[in-house]
Amino acid sequence: MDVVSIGETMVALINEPRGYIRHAESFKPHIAGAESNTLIGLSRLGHQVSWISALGSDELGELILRAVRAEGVDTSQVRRTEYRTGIFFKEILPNSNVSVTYYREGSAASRMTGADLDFEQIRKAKVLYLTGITLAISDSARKMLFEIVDRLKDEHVRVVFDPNIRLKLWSAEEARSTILRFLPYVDDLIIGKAEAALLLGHHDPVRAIEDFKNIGCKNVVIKLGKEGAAYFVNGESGRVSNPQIFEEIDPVGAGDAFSSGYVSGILNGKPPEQSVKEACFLGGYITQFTGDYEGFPSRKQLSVLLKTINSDET
Ligand code: KDG
Repeated sequence: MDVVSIGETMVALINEPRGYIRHAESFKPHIAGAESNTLIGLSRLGHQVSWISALGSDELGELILRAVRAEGVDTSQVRRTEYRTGIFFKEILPNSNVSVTYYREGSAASRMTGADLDFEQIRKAKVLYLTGITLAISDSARKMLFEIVDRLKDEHVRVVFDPNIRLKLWSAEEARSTILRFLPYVDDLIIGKAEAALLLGHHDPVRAIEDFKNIGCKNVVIKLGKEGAAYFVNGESGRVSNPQIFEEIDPVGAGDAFSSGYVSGILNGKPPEQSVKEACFLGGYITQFTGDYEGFPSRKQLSVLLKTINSDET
């Protein structure tokens, strides 16, 4: 397996017409979860990926499982339990202003524990992709992630981590102290500039890279939004600008697309600059589509899209 990831996926209900939910005429179900979004992105790019999670034995669990499986993601490690599948409402307002309301407390995934996992499957993967959402959803899920990364210390699995700080799930202080304790186990940190500032207390990306290296992360990528990204990967540091700026329809999922582009690049042995550039491109590209992952391109579509950009640059 190229990539294994552990996390919660929910049914996301998006209102029609767009705007305040109070004027909704209908809700369209989508599926959303940072980890499964990233795995779907990687699967479309041709990688072998597996998702570890728990879903309710309910129809919403069925809906999610069918959608994730249809994307070529291995779901043999997804458990169905007596607890509910989480849901949330996503309200998309003008200027990319998105508001989410979660109904996920006590969900099947938030009750996951280390005892539910097959560690042998995880240690066979090239990459383990994790996000801070799993650290935030419950004490048992948090404990599970710490246990896993601790057991992986002497294994050859590359731990890639996106803090994905969701302040509706925990306080800034709780996020800060937990994530800072988690970072020494991380090989590749992919982090947004505002999240880096929340953790470190300053806004300087170059200093942030040094700080995260001192904490123990081997590779660091700081996402700078429309300004691209700064990185230190495999001993090389640099900065890339966004290859193209897109008109945003739904910004949620951009970070997951970025992660899938970056992880795909490292799996394919691409030079760091190219991996980060493609990650930036994907992060922007998918915001043109409604839904977290629906706009992810296949490997072939991505090559065509990147050719257009490269020829524009020359
Ligand atoms: O990255 C997008 C996800 O954050 C979102 O769609 C759903 O996983 C999710 C969460 O917990 O907010």
